[in-house]
Amino acid sequence: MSPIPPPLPGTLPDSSELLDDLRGEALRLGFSRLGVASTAREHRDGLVHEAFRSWLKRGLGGPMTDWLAGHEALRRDPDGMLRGVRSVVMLATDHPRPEDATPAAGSGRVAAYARGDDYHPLLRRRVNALGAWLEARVPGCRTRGVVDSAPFSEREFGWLAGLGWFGKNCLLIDPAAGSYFLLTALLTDLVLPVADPIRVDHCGTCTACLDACPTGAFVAPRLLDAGRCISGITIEQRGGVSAALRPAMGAWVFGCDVCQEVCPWNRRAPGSAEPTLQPRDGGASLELASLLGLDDTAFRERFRGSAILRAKRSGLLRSAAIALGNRPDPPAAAALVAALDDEDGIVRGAVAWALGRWLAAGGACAGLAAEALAGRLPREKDPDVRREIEGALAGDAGHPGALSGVPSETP
Ligand code: B12
Ligand code: SF4
Ligand code: SF4
Repeated sequence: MSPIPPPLPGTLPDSSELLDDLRGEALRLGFSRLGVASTAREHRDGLVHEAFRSWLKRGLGGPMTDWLAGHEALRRDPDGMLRGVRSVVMLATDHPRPEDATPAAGSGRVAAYARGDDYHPLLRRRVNALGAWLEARVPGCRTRGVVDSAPFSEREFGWLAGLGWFGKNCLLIDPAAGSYFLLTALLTDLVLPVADPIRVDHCGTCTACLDACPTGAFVAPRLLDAGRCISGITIEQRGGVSAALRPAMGAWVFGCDVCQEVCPWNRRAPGSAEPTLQPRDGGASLELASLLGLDDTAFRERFRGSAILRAKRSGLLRSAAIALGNRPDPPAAAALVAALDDEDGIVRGAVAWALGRWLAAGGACAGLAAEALAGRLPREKDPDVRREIEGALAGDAGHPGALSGVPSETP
């Protein structure tokens, strides 16, 4: 292991001026706001890491559990990310607000942050440029940029850096700008003037997010069961989706904004004019039937440079089928029926369930759905898919809205 370079002088005499200049450069690069947190143990609140550990121990990490647990030590001590780190410059980037309208039948919803190009390369370029600026301004200092996917506690440091308070919906919320923003961190061995964390709980008696979550994913305020969260299911979860959760997914096919849409603090969220984050193809939703026709090459081509690639073909088509099951749309019938022969058993299983919903709902497409399911059953080799088909033919999928207490559509 190489020796840690000698520390630079503690708080530099002109550190306030340096911070002002750093802020100016960050805004010039396109970041929306910044604040600084110290990595010194006495500045951090041990309870926050404890909250993280107990969340994992209670089995609430859902599809991210292994990754988060595997990097717990790194997360506790950011020195593993940059040896000798003493300050973290936390950067907020506002993203576009979601549109208000529920998409038309046959369309799927994508979370507002993911409708344009993938934000990771954009923020990576910006944070690297900011790091290079700081290293040129203070020769000898070291920096490292962190964008989302590193084992680094972005919300904890965002809170310490004064960028918001922990809302009951788990999001960091800025009293002036709401929660539609992304976090990026610039670690440095410099000591910079730190901000004051917001210790007031501005949620007060409001519980709008907890009440609105379609899947009931909040175990308690600020405590999320990621395995029930539509965002976790549609973006991170490989394989099938529990039948009990499918109706509540509504039209969401990638991410979910419900617990932010209902938050009163987002009424004043500024949105973003960043061209690369605006919805691709000018639209905020995806036509579900066209998704079901994508093979792997076409999927990668269509979503090149988009965060949606993260779901992989299997996850996106699975979620698209579930969305069609929740909102039957006759013009999509041919695509749904054709997808019952998809090469991927996960997709076929979701399609079978969706056709079962169409069958149970009656109407124009019920006969077609029954015929397709009955025709596939003798050819189906995958036992899980066979079970889905048999359940669909037996009416187990229920019709939209049949499951009491679980809304079949998101607002
Ligand atoms: C894993 C993960 C997920 C998981 C789990 C989400 C969760 N709530 O933990 C899933 C896939 C479900 C998810 C979904 C989303 N995510 Co996410 N996710 C992450 C990731 C990679 C790690 C988060 C984590 O460690 N969670 C574990 C929990 C226990 O830790 P925590 O969120 O930091 O929560 C702390 C507080 O709860 C605190 N705490 C609890 N009680 C109290 C009480 C007090 C008084 C205090 C002080 C603190 C406190 O202690 C916890 C431990 O640090 C971060 C990026 C990163 N590297 O940090 C992005 C991140 C948190 N996600 C983000 C976003 C945008 C989302 C979505 C909105 C995306 C979408 N539209 O679909 C949803 C929102 C879902 C929700 N309501 O949380 C942003 C959040 C930005 C913001 N303004 O807060 C981040 C920071 C990514 C980024 N770079 O911008 N995500
Ligand atoms: S993102 Fe959606 S599913 Fe996840 S907690 Fe928020 S409202 Fe619930
Ligand atoms: S909806 Fe209400 S309770 Fe939820 S985060 Fe916003 S203010 Fe807090």
